[in-house]
Amino acid sequence: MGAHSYGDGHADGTTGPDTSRLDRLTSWHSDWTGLRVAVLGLGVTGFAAADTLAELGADVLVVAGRAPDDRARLLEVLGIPLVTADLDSAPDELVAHDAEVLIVSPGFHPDHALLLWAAEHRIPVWGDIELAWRLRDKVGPAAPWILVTGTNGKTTTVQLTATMLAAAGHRVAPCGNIGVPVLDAIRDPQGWDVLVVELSSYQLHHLPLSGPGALVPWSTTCLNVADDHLDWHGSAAAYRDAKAKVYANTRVACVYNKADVATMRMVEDAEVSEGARAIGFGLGVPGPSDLGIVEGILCDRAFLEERFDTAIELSTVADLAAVGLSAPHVVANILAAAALARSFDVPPEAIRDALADFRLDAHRIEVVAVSEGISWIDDSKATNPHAADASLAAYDSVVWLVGGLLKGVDIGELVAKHADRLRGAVVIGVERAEVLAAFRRHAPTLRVFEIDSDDTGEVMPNAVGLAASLAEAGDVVLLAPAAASMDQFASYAERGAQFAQAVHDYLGGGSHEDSSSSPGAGV
Ligand code: UMA
Repeated sequence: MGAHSYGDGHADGTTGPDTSRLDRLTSWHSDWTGLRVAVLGLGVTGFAAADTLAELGADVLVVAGRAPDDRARLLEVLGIPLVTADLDSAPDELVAHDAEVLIVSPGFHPDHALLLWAAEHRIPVWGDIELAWRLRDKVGPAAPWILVTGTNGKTTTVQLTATMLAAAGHRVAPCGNIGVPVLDAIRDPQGWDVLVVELSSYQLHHLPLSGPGALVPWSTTCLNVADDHLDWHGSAAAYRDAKAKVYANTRVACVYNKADVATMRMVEDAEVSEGARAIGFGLGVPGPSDLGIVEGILCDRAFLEERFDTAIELSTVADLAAVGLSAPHVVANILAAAALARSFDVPPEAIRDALADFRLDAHRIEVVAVSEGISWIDDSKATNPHAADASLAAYDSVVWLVGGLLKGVDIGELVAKHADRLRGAVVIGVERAEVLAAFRRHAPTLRVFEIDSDDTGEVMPNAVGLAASLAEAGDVVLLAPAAASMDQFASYAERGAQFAQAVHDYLGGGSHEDSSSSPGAGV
């Protein structure tokens, strides 16, 4: 972990002929008038960027492959021109706009034709996060940013951190990949004491590490890293490199996962601000500068003077179990969130209060029904093997609903690791061949059903019926697909909702919810 001073050098290697004006655009109160900007995409990010820049008086053009009608109409009202085209090459309007900078939505692949075109013409490209950072002083003094990334647990950790900060009386905005563009948060008229920003690897990819657009965050964490989004990044190394950027320039605490050595290496390799500390979290006994667990007590041995011979109690595993928060991966998220909150001086009592009222979102190890000794669990949010791994590990005997869009990730290792705890499996999704091959290779005697219906409305009713035929009393039927949902469903939420509906339809009136069937393993 090297310390450095920041504020010199250019944002990235892709500067155009004259970036001196861009270098001066580091405040809401800078002069943005007349700046020629092209915004790529018209999802929530593209709209927030275009709206913001128009408010600042910039000359904005929005370019998108698809544009939802409601946002397209709003742009018209705001007087912002929109070009929709199949973006195989730069549309004429974009070329004519002669943009000084492009703002790219996170969903655009790094090799997208328009990004290659921008590089060729040496037009600087900013993500929405860099733009928001430059504009963060709109309302009052700029609030510090706490950054959260990782393959899994990001959203839960952001919510936990924000709840802890709020319990200490801070005005806090959870934002970013969680669904609220950071540009919307920084424009909120009430202003904030602190932002907790979830960053996806896509958003991190576009962040500069130094220069006027580089973030200088308060505290940061990469919760874990496992293969995901390989189709977007091109390789596991590129994905990891993007994640590692979260720690750059951290001022107070770089929080890493003691069980995931890759996150520790990222901290070691990061250029951080003078005085920043490395803080570990883990389910074992904490060393000085760590948060961990001693005999069922969650302890802070990092944010106290006498950390070599004492610790602060934050909660107990028993208390967490009482509110359904004791699955090991959830406890790890809690420790990471507590580290971030403690780095902002949140007192231990506020952390205890926050945890007492905290509930996990829908579709995260959510108990849908319990009937005849069989628990039906919706973990549709498990959209990659790493998340499904944590979920499977929490149960002893599982009928597993698995499959969807694999995003270029191999599922074989996951099947091999959990073959012993599987009663059977039901394979959904369009990329079934890979999943079925993994079962043939690693669990050849397991009973596996395939849902090959083309009618997506039939997928969950069929899957639930077949899962019921496999399950026995004491089993868990677990929807933890290890894959994205968009091949057959609008989102992971819709996939989970259809599962729940199918379970209720199948069981009729005979089911009831029973929170005691939440993952019993605990830590
Ligand atoms: N578009 C194209 N061509 C492309 C890609 C996008 O034309 O090749 C255009 C279309 O007009 C489309 C728009 O871009 O309407 C969508 O942009 P986007 O895909 O970047 O999505 P946004 O609506 O701007 O939402 C993004 C994040 N989406 C993605 O990263 C894919 C949201 O994360 C995030 O909440 C939001 O910004 C605010 O920060 C979602 C997500 O799925 C939840 N994230 C991935 C994940 O968590 O795994 C990374």
